[in-house]
Amino acid sequence: MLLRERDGQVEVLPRDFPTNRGGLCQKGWTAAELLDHPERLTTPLLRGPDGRLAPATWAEAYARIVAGIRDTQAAHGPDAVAVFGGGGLTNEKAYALGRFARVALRTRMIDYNGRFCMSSAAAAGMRAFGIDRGLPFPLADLGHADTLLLVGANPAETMPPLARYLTELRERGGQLIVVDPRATATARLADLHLQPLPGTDLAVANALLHIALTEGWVDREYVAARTEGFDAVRRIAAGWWPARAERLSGVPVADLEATARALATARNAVILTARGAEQHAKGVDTVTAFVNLALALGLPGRPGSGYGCLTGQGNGQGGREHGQKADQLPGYRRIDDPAARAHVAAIWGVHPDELPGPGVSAYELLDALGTPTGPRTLLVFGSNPVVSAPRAARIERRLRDLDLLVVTDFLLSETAAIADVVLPTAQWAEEDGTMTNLEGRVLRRRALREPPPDVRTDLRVLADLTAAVDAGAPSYRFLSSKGPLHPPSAAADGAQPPGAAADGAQPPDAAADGTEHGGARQDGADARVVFAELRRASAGGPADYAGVTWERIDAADGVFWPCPDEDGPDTPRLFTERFATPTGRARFHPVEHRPAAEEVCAEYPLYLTTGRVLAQYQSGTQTRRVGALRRAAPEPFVELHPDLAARLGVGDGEELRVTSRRGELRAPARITATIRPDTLFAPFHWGGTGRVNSVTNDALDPVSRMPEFKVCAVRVERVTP
Ligand SMILES: Nc1nc2c(c(=O)[nH]1)N[C@H]1C(S)=C(S)[C@@H](COP(=O)(O)OP(=O)(O)OC[C@H]3O[C@@H](n4cnc5c(=O)[nH]c(N)nc54)[C@H](O)[C@@H]3O)O[C@H]1N2
Ligand SMILES: Nc1nc2c(c(=O)[nH]1)N[C@H]1C(S)=C(S)[C@@H](COP(=O)(O)OP(=O)(O)OC[C@H]3O[C@@H](n4cnc5c(=O)[nH]c(N)nc54)[C@H](O)[C@@H]3O)O[C@H]1N2
Ligand SMILES: [Mo]
Repeated sequence: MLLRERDGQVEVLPRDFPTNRGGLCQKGWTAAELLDHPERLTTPLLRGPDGRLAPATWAEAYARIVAGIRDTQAAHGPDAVAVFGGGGLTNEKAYALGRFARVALRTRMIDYNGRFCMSSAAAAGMRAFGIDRGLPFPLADLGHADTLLLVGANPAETMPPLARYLTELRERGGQLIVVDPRATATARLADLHLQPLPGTDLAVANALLHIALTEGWVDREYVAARTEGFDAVRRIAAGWWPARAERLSGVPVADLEATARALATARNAVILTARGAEQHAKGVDTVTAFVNLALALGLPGRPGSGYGCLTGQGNGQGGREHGQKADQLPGYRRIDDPAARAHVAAIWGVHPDELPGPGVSAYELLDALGTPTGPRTLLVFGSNPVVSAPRAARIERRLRDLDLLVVTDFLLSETAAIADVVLPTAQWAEEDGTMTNLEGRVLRRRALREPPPDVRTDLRVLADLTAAVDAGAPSYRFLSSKGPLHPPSAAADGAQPPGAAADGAQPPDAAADGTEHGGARQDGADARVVFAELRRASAGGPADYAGVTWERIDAADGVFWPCPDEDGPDTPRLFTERFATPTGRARFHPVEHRPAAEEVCAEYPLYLTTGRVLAQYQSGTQTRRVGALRRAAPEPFVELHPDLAARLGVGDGEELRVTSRRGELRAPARITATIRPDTLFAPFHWGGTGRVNSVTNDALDPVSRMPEFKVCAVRVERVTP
């Protein structure tokens, strides 16, 4: 998007960019409304002895935080302080947050909300392809697809600019097939809608592969040349005759056959998954089953074809690459890999042994807060877990049990409202940085205006806190991507003025081994400085940004990683020659269907699934405060089928109570024939009594640690009998 300031008002204009091609959704159009919103946080807040949050100075806020961190760590050790990040943060912030946790706090306890988002697809991509990039090709390649299978994705509401690709596909005579328990706005665009029971996609995928096998549609040449491990997968698929999948999922055999045929006979076919398939306690295996199908049909790496995952948040891709994950160092390196530790420790100016090991996943971290062995101080940047975490009533209690909760936000989210310290932060239009989109394309976000006077950026806060908790913490350094990768010398001079030639613009050899930024304290507040170090830290890793400069991003509509060399090419398309595995071959993994973590029973006879609506975003902190969006989607609701409503004697708009083993939700009924009669749906954008996450299941995927947001067992009744 483009921003323009007129008479102090910020205007949003769509930009004709290769990805969105002039398209924006309503949330984009209205986003500037929050910049000058009356509820915007404009000073730090501290919880006083009376239990209320009251305005305070930055010095007071920092003093409270630093004392809290010191006390906690002195009494309980470094891991008793935890950090929780977000996939909406820029690459620089995600990087700085991971660095702050490991270098300044020396804690292993850091994770982020992306664990609730793309982690299952990420894990499946890593094990099959050896790399995790949402789309391994530019979005525009969808323009060459003849068949597109969308599994658990509702882009018409969640990525409206992408819907144009879907209508164009139809106009070309291509086939769009949507797998969703609800007939969504996306499903209504489709030629074929498969409406499975929540949590049965894995059976559907295995049956599709079964059909491909029996019909002789498997691309044997491709399987032999480019993959390994097919035999074990074939043996499992052999047992998934379509009628068996129909019994479990409710998807008719004829529709399964039509789907397999459309994929196998297309010149180009693409399979995309999103949260509907992924947010399950078997999310990794479910995505793997669709990857297996794609590989058997020879799709990945073939131009115009492939498998991809539709990334979620603004920086859902970049936010998962640079070290805010529990098990990760920048550049998508593993924190338990000695070579990765040595590389990054050298960049950070610490000894590898000083770097903490892997921490625990988002839900496990939140669920340990305030317990005798868990963290006692938590710093949150860019998430609102009181609304968005599964089993949220329990997580809210855990957060309240902390000795110190610090939240950085620009609005008083439900999580900020229970914090001890709230720090007001800048918004997207007020700070520079980079984001990496669903295509792996690194983009720039430019500051249009300054933040309000008493508001500080997240980077500034991290730099200030680093200096305050550990005066000896190594500062950021100017580094070029060129020159040797060994650590910068400790004796570097501080002659360079702040903001000068942070990257790219330096002559190749000057300062190649690092010239320390002058005036150490605030250096980490400069996104360019942080990005320069990020490039260096990511060099040689799977997500290699070493050759990405801000100038290059500007010149070329973004840069696709991996891009190891400033003078070398970037990588719009992965896998054309080889996969990122040691052998260069993609890996099949045998996966079996298994039931949801919680099945229906006499007491909880219905399934509940959750998701999004067009006009609200995530935990709703932002979109619930925008007038046009609030009018379009004013309150939570529970979708149910007319047959079920009749059976329960429920009328449209009547207040319902939905109860699971974990808690309850109250919201008006929305009666619609677009949902399965055995399933309820509720969006997760609201807190309070309308919070669906009071009900959802915290069962975790064994590999990705993704919670089962998309299916649990519930009962429903009218609030007034
Ligand atoms: N308007 C809006 N747009 C957003 C967001 C938002 O909050 N609001 N959030 C952004 C983020 S972070 C993300 S991650 C993306 C998410 O984008 P999507 O994944 O498209 O969004 P969801 O609504 O979570 O889930 C998609 C669909 O999965 C279906 N589903 C539920 N259970 C199952 C199941 O078991 N199997 C299958 N096949 N489908 C199932 C739901 O009915 C829903 O229609 O959206 C991004 N865009
Ligand atoms: N039931 C159910 N629950 C879900 C899901 C689901 O489908 N169903 N989806 C899950 C998914 S995919 C996701 S991504 C999560 C999202 O859920 P959350 O992690 O709660 O994400 P947001 O609501 O975007 O919260 C971001 C918060 O940070 C603030 N913020 C935004 N930008 C910045 C910034 O740059 N800096 C700082 N400091 N703060 C910022 C916002 O004002 C907001 O309060 O929810 C998960 N929860
Ligand atoms: Mo997400």
